[in-house]
Amino acid sequence: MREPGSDNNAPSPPPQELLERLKDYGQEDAFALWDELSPEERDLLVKDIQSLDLPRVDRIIRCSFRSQGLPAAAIEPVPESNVSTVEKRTMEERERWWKMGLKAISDGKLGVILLSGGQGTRLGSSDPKGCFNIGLPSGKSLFQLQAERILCLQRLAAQSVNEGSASTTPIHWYIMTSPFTDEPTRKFFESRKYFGLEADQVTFFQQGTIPCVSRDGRFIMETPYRVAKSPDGNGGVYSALKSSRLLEDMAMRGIKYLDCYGVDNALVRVADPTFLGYFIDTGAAAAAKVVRKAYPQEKVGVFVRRGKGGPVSVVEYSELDPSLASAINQETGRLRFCWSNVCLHMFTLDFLNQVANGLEKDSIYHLAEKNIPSIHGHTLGYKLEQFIFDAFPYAPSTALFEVLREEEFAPVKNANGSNFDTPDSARLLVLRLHARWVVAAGGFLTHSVPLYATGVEVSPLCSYTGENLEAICRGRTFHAPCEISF
Ligand code: UD2
Repeated sequence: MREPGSDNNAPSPPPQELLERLKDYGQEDAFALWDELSPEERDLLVKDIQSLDLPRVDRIIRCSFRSQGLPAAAIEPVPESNVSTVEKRTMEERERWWKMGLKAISDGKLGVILLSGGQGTRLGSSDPKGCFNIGLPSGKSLFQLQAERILCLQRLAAQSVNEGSASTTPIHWYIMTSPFTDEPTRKFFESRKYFGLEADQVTFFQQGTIPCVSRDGRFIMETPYRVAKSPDGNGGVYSALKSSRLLEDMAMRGIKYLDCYGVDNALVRVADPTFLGYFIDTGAAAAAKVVRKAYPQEKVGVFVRRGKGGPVSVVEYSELDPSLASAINQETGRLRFCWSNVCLHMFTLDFLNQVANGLEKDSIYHLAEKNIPSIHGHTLGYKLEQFIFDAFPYAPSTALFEVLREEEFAPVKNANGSNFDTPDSARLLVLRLHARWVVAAGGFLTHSVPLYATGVEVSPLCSYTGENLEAICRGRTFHAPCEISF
């Protein structure tokens, strides 16, 4: 009931207490357009500000801006002795690790975390990257390729341990989304019946978001009644696992190891048993697959040691001094910083708990300079994000496992027509690898287009790394491009 004589259009000031709190953090400009807002918009703005953990956001902004100005610690390449190289790996080790990994999978000790909260802006698609069809003969999306690799592994694990026993242990797949990718990702899986996986072996969870700020650290307003926000980086996985209580879920399922990877790699060996066996063998808390860096400007992080004998960590390509990126090791003639991060990680559940419980200490986020859509058009400002590999320095030990780029790393980053890491380049890497598998299994290829531009696709349901193809391929001729499936 309105008070007699009240005037609905009288300028009602913003909630004083909230305004005072914003002033405490120098963010009162968020209310600058209050008088122009309708009652509904004012309500939306108050709710938006109340949704922010202002002390935490302020601490992150201040710590991140302050650390930006500090001189970077001296970095050294990781010693070669830290890396399990393909060259040094024996066939006995590979077979032993493969079997150890399949046994651990069969015992339900491995979970998989998919980092899929990124926006596909560079790809020119508004869909989540995992939905992307890179143009393989099968037309399968990245999500489907990865789901089918999980299905294949479940079968291999059952066969290896119980001599073909029918009972397979489901691998639990934790898929991290962001507010930008959550709904379309869930719908994509539901509409495709989880690509043959059980719905209850897939858990979606959302990472957090954080306000975008101007160059002087103030909130950028996306609309007059909403602060611009962006996902908090793939390093947001630790706080997201904690807040969604999924670390307890993993413990309840008996999971001890987590394979954690980026969605935008068409050759990713999800839940790789060899990598898992190696990881278990080393007893390390964290591990990463590495490939030799292809060229100085390649957009990959590099593994370094910070200071003599310091912990293993990663310097992202966007933060590596160009002169260091191009530095050459005079003895080997190779790049000094040659071991690239390819977003293929393995962690113990214990380590994930350690990181998740130590988060509050770590308020330093990376500042990514971007043009942020705002009420003033595009504003040059910062997105704040944590990187998943920021946790490596907290690991008592980090094991680095070299893999071959042509077998395991086919990034899908940029729209076709760009110079590198496009759906076309990824598709060719997949087709060429699978063509090698078919020929090695005694098959023959014919092709009407030059073989450098095509090949055959082997369904992940048939083979994980080229194994078990003899029966299908020996003596047969396949006309590229085609998909070989059961
Ligand atoms: C990533 C790596 C880089 C190198 C490169 C190889 C990081 C921080 N950098 O660079 O070192 O390995 O890939 O291709 O890992 N993501 C989220 N939430 C976010 C942001 C990203 O889930 O807020 C996911 C994203 O969906 C993708 C992965 O993390 O699966 C990599 O993210 P990106 O595309 O932002 O990283 P990029 O290519 O700059």
